[in-house]
Amino acid sequence: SGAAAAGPPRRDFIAVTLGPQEAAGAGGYNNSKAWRRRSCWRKWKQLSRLQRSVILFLFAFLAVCGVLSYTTMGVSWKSLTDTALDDQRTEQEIPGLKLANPAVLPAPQKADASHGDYPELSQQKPPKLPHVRRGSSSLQLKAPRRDTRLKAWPGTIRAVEEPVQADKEEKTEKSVISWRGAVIEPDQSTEPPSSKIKEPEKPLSVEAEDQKEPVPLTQRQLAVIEAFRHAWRGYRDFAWGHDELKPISKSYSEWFGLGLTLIDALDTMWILGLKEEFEEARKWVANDLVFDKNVDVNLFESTIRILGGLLSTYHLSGDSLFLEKAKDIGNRLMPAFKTPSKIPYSDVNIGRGTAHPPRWTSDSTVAEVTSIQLEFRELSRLTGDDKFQKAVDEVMKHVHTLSGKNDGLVPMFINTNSGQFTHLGVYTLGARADSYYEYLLKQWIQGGKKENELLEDYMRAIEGVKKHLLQKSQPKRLTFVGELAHGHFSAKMDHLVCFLPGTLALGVHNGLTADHMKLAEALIETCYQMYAQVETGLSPEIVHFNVHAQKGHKDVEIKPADRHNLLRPETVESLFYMYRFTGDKKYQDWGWEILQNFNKYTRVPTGGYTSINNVQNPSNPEPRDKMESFFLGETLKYMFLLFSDDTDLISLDKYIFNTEAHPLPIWVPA
Ligand code: DMJ
Repeated sequence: SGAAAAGPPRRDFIAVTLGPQEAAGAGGYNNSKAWRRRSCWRKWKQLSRLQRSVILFLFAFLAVCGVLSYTTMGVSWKSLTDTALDDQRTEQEIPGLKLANPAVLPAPQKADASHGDYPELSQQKPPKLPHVRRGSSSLQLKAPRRDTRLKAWPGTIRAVEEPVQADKEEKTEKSVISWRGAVIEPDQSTEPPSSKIKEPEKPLSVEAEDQKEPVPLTQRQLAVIEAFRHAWRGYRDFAWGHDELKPISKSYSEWFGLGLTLIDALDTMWILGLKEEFEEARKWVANDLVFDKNVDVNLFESTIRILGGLLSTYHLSGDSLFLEKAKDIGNRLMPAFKTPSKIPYSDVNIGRGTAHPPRWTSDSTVAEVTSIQLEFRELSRLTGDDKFQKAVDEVMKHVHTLSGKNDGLVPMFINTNSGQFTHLGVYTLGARADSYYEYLLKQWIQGGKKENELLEDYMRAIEGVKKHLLQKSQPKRLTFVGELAHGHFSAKMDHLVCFLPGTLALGVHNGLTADHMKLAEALIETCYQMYAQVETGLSPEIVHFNVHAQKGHKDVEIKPADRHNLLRPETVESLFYMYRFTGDKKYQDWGWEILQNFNKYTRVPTGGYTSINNVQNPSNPEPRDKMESFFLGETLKYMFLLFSDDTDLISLDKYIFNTEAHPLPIWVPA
């Protein structure tokens, strides 16, 4: 400081700004305040006018920056901290989040030990909730203007008490930042790719023309966030970068060796607003996700989970990393289509570029070859390279013309050499056929409701379902979808079929006959009963319905081989659609019951959730030690959306969910 007093101006500057050090050097803390004031004032006077002006300007500048950064960042960080705190205290403080641990799972940790069942949330006085800022309510897909990376965070939770700050931020963002970070050019609608290869589309974007008032997160959404974090904690601790968590043995399993759970969960984290988790996962994708591997992957599974997950994350975040990865895996999957019939093989070696059917057959599964279209079509639209769309459209066109259908219902297998259906005569809406029906409708919606053959096939199939597969159970007269095998009806229904009520409701929302809604309402009641009539309140993989009244028998019967639960999403998925379209709160209540039962019987205290072997034994549900990637990709995502009252949160007029719950843009949104 002494040097500062006598030295050149630059040193003076340093001395003034670091005043406390200077004071300490000149007598330390014993100096009186008055002395320090005089000393400072003397030095100030010794400065030239220019120096004083510069200093004053700097102070003013710093003050302005401070105010600005408080208004833009402060609230976000406050809310993030709130969220983190929420996470820590959730289990103790948030009503309805006390968790029970079944005896079969490993001994609960102390924190969980006191947990009881969930009290009914509706009876609780709701605490003050944070709000999530929601962006555009009119997402439109446009030719993008520029690539942006994570400019805005979706789940930025902010307090409602700060409308002025929110306003300011909205204004700033409007011109540059769109919904959840992507940037778009107004007034250009998204079209399917032309038949020629063209220049790649720039990053797609989603827009924020109209910023809305924040919509509060509900207690139940917070419970989903808590559940997700618990699941993620297990994955992060014991299975990071691997396909699936084995939560009981605190290890992992590999299927493709491609971090399946991590990729499947990316857009869920984005939607739930889990910034830190997302950023960490993004780093893994950037640094560790490598597709150049000598590994056989299933075309369908890797398309719906990996390609679908990357594409939707790209759309939500605007981060081109995900598009690059999507292109990479998309290209590596293309050899599957090199078959005599153009019906793709089930398996592809993504490192070697070779494809083959399963070892025991040259058949592929019908659902598998007809449920990859949303993703490949979108990849073409984004890259401008129509080879992806051509390959999958060809499959649909071919299947459209095939004989062997029964009033629109398709068999379960198709031969990759002949292109013909095989194993004729068996019809189901369950495994191996399910998402064929789902993708007929969804492709039609994705493409702007122009591809009439898709709609025809869908409508015909639903008529086929009504004619051949619907019956009512006893005693409750639940409408269910059975199976037909060579003319014989079987009252067997897979849990997988529970995608159907949601799909039917989506069709009605898009202008199809109101009859379908009646059927959807009846079927979702049945799917709910598949949970409610079971001892744990969780559905088995397959049920058989009683079609004849028998004393003491419920509607639902379960065979020993079918009583497992894999944490599947289909019922929750349909509950989400039903709630979105009807606003009937009973659907939320049913979903809430299901979440509570997942927490009660499948939650592993040390992190993660496990599939179970026996839904009929509450005292020993027999954990299977596996958390399927779709629990994070689908089940919890649909739960979160079901419990939201914000219809613009992944608007169903702008997005179509692929069969793994990854939202992709509708090309010509409503
Ligand atoms: C998911 O991979 C998809 O939902 C698929 O359509 C069916 N199977 C699982 C979930 O149950």
